[in-house]
Amino acid sequence: VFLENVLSHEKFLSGAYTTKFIDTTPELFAMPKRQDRASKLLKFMGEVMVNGNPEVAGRKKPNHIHHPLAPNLAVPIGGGLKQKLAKDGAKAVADWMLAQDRLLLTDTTMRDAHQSLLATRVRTDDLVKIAPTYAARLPELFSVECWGGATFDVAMRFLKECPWDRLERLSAAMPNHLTQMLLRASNGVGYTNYPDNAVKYLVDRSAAAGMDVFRVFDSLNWVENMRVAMDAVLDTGKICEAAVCYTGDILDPNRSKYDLKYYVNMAKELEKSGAHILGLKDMAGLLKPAAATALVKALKDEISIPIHFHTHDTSGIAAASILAASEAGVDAVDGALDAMSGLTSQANLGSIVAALRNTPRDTGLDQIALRKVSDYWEQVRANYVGFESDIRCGTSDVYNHEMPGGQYTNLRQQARSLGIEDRWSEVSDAYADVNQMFGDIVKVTPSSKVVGDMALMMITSGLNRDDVENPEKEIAFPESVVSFFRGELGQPTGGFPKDLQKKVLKGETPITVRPGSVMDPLDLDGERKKADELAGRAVTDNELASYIMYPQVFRDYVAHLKEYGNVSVLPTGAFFYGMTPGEEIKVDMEKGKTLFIRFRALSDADDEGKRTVFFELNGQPRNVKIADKS
Ligand code: 3PY
Ligand code: ZN
Repeated sequence: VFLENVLSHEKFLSGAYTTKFIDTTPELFAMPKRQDRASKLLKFMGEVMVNGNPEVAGRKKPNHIHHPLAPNLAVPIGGGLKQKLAKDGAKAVADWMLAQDRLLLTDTTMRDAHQSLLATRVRTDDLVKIAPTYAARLPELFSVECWGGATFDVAMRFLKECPWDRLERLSAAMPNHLTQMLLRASNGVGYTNYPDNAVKYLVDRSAAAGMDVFRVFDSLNWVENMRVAMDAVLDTGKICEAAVCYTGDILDPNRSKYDLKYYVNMAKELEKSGAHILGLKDMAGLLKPAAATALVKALKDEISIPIHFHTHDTSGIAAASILAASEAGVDAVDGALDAMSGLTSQANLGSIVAALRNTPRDTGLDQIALRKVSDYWEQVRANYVGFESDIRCGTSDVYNHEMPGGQYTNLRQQARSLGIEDRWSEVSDAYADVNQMFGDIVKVTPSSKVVGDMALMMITSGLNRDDVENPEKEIAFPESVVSFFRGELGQPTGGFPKDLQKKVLKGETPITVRPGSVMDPLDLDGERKKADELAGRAVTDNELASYIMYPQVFRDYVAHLKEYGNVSVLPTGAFFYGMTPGEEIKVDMEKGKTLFIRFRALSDADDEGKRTVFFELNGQPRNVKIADKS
């Protein structure tokens, strides 16, 4: 490398070097440690410049790269609910919530909004840059949902980032705010049931990394399946928000399985199980305004912990339900900042704030600050145009298919890749049929995936409900469906449809107990050894949790990390699309260590098919050779 640098140095090439060469070009003799962090990043950038980032291959490109800038802060960061939690405990925070007249708000932009609108692709760099503004200018927020759900998987799998690093940096950048996550109870942040000690390990690590509010739900609303995760949260001293997932329609006499009593009973059970807050999780956006009024009133009458309402705007009327819930006395609601709101995401937080201004439930949030933060998100979003769906308007069809907001765009994308996007209405009808066939179940990750897999299979195989239920007709059921009927996600309310279960399981006996109760505990030491081996070093406790959740994904992630270093520090435009000649990016590696990387030029391929990418690193020329795969 040294010789290459000398030989390619301008002065050397122009013959203008003298015996003072060593004195005037000390950079060439500094002998950078081979494969140091900067070199790894340059190699990654070189790869992107020569071969493109595979994560955006074939996707729409932004017209130009945006460079989102966080607004000036101008306000010192004071103490907030995070300090209250540390000092007075979780119950005190819940009591504080009950004592507020104002409607409390959680901003979901950093988790559910981009999960639902942009396939969960928003990178840590874009989140961390705006976090101090949240701390300084939006201190009235109840919490910031920024982790859990699909973010854990996508961070490692597609963005090549450490989810723990994201949480720790966000928590540090918003020292006054309660951070909030979505936890799929025994399914952790994955899609299958994990052993009890693995769930506890994940919760413990999350709390230690700065997580404060755990919204725990079970994909079949089976309280027994939520207790392990809830108890783990309670043990950490953090806030346990246990959620009832809303499905059906409490006002429809024909959907009596999920009536008002069902929800009230479940809420009481969760309160009895120690929940500090009741989450009302309307993942598909099915709770219509009149039903919201009835449900919130009934819950307020029957339980004494605060209620936190989460919904999606898929139908276009989520804000009406939120205002109805507010009127009925709900304590807190979720919204997303304007630029990341609407459609399958949350309702518009700025508009909720405006709607309640000068009313008894005035939120107290600063509308100018909200607008500025939303302007930032608008810039950020423009760089992720490749992950946008084509959906332009709300759809009342959601009341028919009942797909969660986070799944809707995903399933449409899957339908597109199977070449059946034009038959979307058939897919959505099949989804509704599968739900009825499976006994009218709660559909949320991972049960929603079971229904979606089955619906897609039916459309691509030309099968209808009669075919599937016909005992004479052979059907190749998707693996997720077989697992569901085995009882591996738990027991649905009212049990499984027996005949279909028999057909799917072909004589196999399903379990009827909590899946975790028949799983061996994970050998954590053994798992650590395997993770160490993959990483070629001792992994951290957090990395062990990553490995436990996603062993395969972790393997690929650590291989990437070894080769290219921590790429999460690169700005999003450069990460996805490379740089233009002359462009310089500033990369904050850590506090006090900043790199300036300028891209100068790209050579043609040499005899070996390699191209040289000419960079400047902190003003010094640095070249990398990259094999051109085209
Ligand atoms: C998730 O589990 O990721 C969800 O967003 C469910 O609503
Ligand atoms: Zn949601």
